[in-house]
Amino acid sequence: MAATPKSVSPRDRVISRRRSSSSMSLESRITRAVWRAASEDWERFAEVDVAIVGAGPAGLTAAKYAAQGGLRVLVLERRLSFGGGIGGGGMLLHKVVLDSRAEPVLRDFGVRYKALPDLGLYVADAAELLAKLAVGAIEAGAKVVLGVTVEDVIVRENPFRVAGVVVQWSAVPLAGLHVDPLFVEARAVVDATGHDAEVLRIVEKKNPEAGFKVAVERSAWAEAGEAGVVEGTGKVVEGLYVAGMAVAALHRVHRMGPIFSGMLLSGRRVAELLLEDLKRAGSKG
Ligand code: 48F
Repeated sequence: MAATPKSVSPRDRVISRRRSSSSMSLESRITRAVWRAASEDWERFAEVDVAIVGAGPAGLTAAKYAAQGGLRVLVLERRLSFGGGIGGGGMLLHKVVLDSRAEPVLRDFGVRYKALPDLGLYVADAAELLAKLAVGAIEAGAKVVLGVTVEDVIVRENPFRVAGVVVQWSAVPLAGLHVDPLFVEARAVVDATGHDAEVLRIVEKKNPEAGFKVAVERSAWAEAGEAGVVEGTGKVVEGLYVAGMAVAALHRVHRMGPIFSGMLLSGRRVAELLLEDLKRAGSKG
């Protein structure tokens, strides 16, 4: 006679689940955990409000304010570390320079700094600035993914607009492998890639109909550079924005060395513009 199946109590179900996980090796569980959590994230990354390219000072600052304003923000960083040019301080000395214009941003991120009244400047530890910018962005709800290179953009025509980014593990180009990339659809892409303005250059080269030209930044003039980067921050074409040193390449602004107020203010400015433009049309929430 066939046995009648017994009904399983919730407690027994918990015990049997526990048994099944304890019957798996730690190695197998590690792999499952990483794979499951990463693929859940990547499924969400398929469509975001804002894709910020570069986790330097401009990108991280933009990420915090945009996420805080309710946008779904993804920061893609080629390296396995945060901070872009911050970590190198001034010629490898571990300090970066700021001024009073950056004070509200430093306060928002909880970055400690020291005033040097005789010089009219502030200094902060490079490590503290980069760590707190990253924490601020992440705690505001932005997702930061390291080790990913943006190698192209998604476009739409008539009228021309940028509709997202094309991404690849940074290890793939480094290894010289031919591997097809994946896509992140975004309502706005921010080029925060620093001096090289990589995203702008890709768009310019592959899509002349975008109608803009990227030049090179000008030689050092700190005061003019600091102001020019903030002034030039903004929308380049529909769906594409620029912040930080990438602005200098686009608008031929002077370089400024290890003073970072302009980078932080440029990041905050681009977030304000994104919030105005995208919130008007409604966030994808
Ligand atoms: O270079 P970076 O710090 O740019 P930023 O935010 O700030 C510039 C200052 O650091 C400094 C300066 C001002 O005092 O002159 O240079 O404008 O950060 C740019 C980040 O973008 C990453 C790169 O690894 C760096 O961390 N990046 C660049 N190209 C790509 C990229 C790409 N194609 N895909 C992903 N990440």
